[in-house]
Amino acid sequence: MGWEYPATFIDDDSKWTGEANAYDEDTDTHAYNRYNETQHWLQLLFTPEMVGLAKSVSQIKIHCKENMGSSTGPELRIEIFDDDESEWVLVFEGTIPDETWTTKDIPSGPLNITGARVYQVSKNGMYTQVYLNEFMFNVVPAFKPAWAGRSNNLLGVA
Ligand SMILES: [Ca+2]
Ligand SMILES: [Ca+2]
Repeated sequence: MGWEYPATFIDDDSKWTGEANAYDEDTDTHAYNRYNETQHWLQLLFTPEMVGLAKSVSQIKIHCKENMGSSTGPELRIEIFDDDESEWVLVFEGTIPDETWTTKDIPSGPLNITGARVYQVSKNGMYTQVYLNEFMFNVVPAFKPAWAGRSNNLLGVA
């Protein structure tokens, strides 16, 4: 429980380098995408399997920097994989301030997820890349509805 790191990564398009630097507990090391090769996902996962071993997560936090681009910070899209619905869900798209731990809530509240994916949004030809220094998940107790475990028989339903 509490802030946890991803355990593994997937770089389907081979556009990222140094991926494990995004979860090595050191903000001075980074994963990075190729210059101007935007909109290629880096998946940061609890497990390489896309089913099972999900964790209930309420927030993510990220520490990153834009290299050779704007002075404000990289423009990123961040999604999480909802293990119950088997679909990617948007957490945030926009500018993350340079070199600053930035926390984003899961918009719907906590979800059972297997991980997240991040890409740099296109910046209209600007010569740029993102340094993804660190990425973490806020793991919270799994939600259990109050009626969980009651059988229909106890309610008189045949
Ligand atoms: Ca790679
Ligand atoms: Ca790092």
